[in-house]
This record gives sequence, C-alpha cells and structure tokens, in this order.
Amino acid sequence: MIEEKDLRAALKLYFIMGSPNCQSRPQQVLEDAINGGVTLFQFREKGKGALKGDEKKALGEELQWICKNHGIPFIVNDDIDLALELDTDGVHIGQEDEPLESVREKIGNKIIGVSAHTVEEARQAVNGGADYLGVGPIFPTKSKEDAKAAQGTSVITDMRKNGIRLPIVGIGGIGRGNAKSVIEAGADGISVISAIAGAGDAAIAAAALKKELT
Ligand code: TZP
Ligand code: MG
Repeated sequence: MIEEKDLRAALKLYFIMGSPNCQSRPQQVLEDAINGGVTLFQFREKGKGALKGDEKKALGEELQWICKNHGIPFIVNDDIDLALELDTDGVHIGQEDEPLESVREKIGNKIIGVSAHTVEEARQAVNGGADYLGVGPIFPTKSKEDAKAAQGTSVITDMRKNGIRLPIVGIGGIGRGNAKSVIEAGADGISVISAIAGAGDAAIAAAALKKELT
C-alpha cells in the first residue's frame, strides 16, 4: 500500500522498458536511469524479440532487485501472474487487458495503473479503483506498434476539467523539449521509453529530463 502523495511523487519521472527497448544490457540501462533520477520503473517486456516464460521472469527478478536496492517502486506491465509471482509493487493494465475489478481482486492493495485515452475511460478507471492513469499517446511514438493517434496535451487538460483528480502520467513521444508541457497540462509526471532507453547514456538522459521537470 502506497499513500497517494508518495505515489504522485513516484510518478514524476516514470521509466518504462523491456529488453527490446535497450541497446545494451537492460540491467545496466535501468541502473543508469535510476542514477540519473528515475522515480518509478515499469517492466514492459513486449514487442519483437521480447523474452517469454522463465527468461522473462529471470530478467524481471533482476530488474526488481535493482529497483529495491535503489528504493523505487517496480511495476509490471500486463502480466498479473508475474506480478503475483514476483510480489511486485504493482501492475499496469490497458483497456484490452484483464478487467480492473478482477485485477484488484487478485493483487489486493498493490498499485494498479490503467491506460486511459478519454474522459470516459478515465472515469471508469477511477470508479473501478485504479491508483493512477497513464494517458496518451500525447505525442507521436515509435515505441508501441498498435499505438492510437497522438492526442496532444489537451486530453490531460480535459480530464482535469472534468473532475478527474487521480494521479496522471502522460505517455508517448515525451522527451526533452516537451516534458514540461505535459506537467503544465495537469499531469503529475511523465512516462518515457525511448527518451531514456534509446539514449546513448541513460543517466544523462534521465537527469536532463528531471531537470526540465523542476
Ligand atoms: N503507450 C502509449 S505510447 C507508448 C505506450 C507504451 C510508448 C511510449 O514510448 P516512447 O518511446 O516514450 O514514445
Ligand atoms: Mg497492456
């Protein structure tokens, strides 16, 4: 169980990655990213060349250990069974994944993040007991094959105007130069894949983003 104010703070610079996103060892990329100032990590082992089964679990365990060592929460994308096996801090689910209510039953009071693209989806996630919303894609992204069209920061402004108070992170195409606009629209934080995992030096990339957010 994490308090809402601690969750809001942890969502500030939210790093998402799996082995297909990395040009070097994911363990090193994560270590560097955390040293650069990342505040929360999501293990998203998806796409071409993604690990499965025991290999996925083994990498998840190693990345979880790195997060524990540095005192940042570790969240798993989609895979509720893995989240339960590893006893992670939480899970992130999309609109097409297992329904929120059944995920909540399985994982108790751990963190549940839900992807929401509209005010209506945001409302449903709030009513279903989500802990935070991932909203996007805000800007065009190359990191998700089936990504919807970019919506701009106005989707976040709209949610806030319509009374959505749950913590929000923007996602999709966020990097240096546009990170601040996501916060100004009403998000508590930004979540990024390529801006950190695709950078030559994940520590420098994370630190530069963090600086833009303060
Ligand atoms: N969901 C919406 S956009 C996206 C996901 C997982 C990918 C974000 O990656 P990037 O590289 O930060 O645009
Ligand atoms: Mg999903």
